[in-house]
Amino acid sequence: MIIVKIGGSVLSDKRRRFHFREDTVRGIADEISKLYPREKFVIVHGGGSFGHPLAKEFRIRDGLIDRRSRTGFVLTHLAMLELTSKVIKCFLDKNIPAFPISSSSIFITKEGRIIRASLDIVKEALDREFVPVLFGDVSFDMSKGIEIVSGDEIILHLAREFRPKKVIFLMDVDGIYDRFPDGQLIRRLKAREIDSLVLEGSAGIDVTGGIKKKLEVAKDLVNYSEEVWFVNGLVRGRLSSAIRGDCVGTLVTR
Ligand code: IP8
Repeated sequence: MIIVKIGGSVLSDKRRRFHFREDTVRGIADEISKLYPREKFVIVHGGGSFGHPLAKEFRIRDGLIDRRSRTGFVLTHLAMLELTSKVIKCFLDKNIPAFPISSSSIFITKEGRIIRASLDIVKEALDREFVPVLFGDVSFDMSKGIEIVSGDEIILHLAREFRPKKVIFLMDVDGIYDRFPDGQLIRRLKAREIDSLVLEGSAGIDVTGGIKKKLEVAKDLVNYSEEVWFVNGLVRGRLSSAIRGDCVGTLVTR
């Protein structure tokens, strides 16, 4: 099995609300169609300019704080359903039976971390050669009432359960850089090197929130998957070459 995360910045231009990169997602679906059904895939996608602006507007990450919270929770979920149906249609056009599974219906979180999960539906879908599509979503949360469950948190949970041979993060840059934007791309990285990179701060890796969090997840992911790739999802062919193992990108291993 291969788990592919389609990052929000690949799906959409985050500066343009409800923007969707249809050609890019069709391209990704096309690359996957060359391997499906020989290879099993689980797709997880981020919120892009659908989920994030609403989550921010209604302060979902602060929990159930006022009367508008519940409305915001539903609206954020609806925006994610809209995004996921766009993704699914791109996959169906390439003859891949992608099946959307709402993360908010199968995961319960505490402070945004998954503490309970029912993966039966994901397993049954896989057994029948569907390609499950999960997504960063709202969640019912045991400490805040409501929260956001991110695509990266979902990936970690799925990897623990399914032990995929690869996890591939599609992003809008070529991989992890030692400095961004004018540094060198790090082609190979051991999980144990991540802490020192992050600690070096501006002298080493440029730790934007997003990348820092992804590297934290990668550190854990290598315990459940032999290869964790960070590759550019906006460049056609990179996903296929990460699957082959000869990609321009960053490979994190144990
Ligand atoms: O983009 C966030 O998922 P992510 C999902 O994977 C929402 O962090 C609803 C903002």
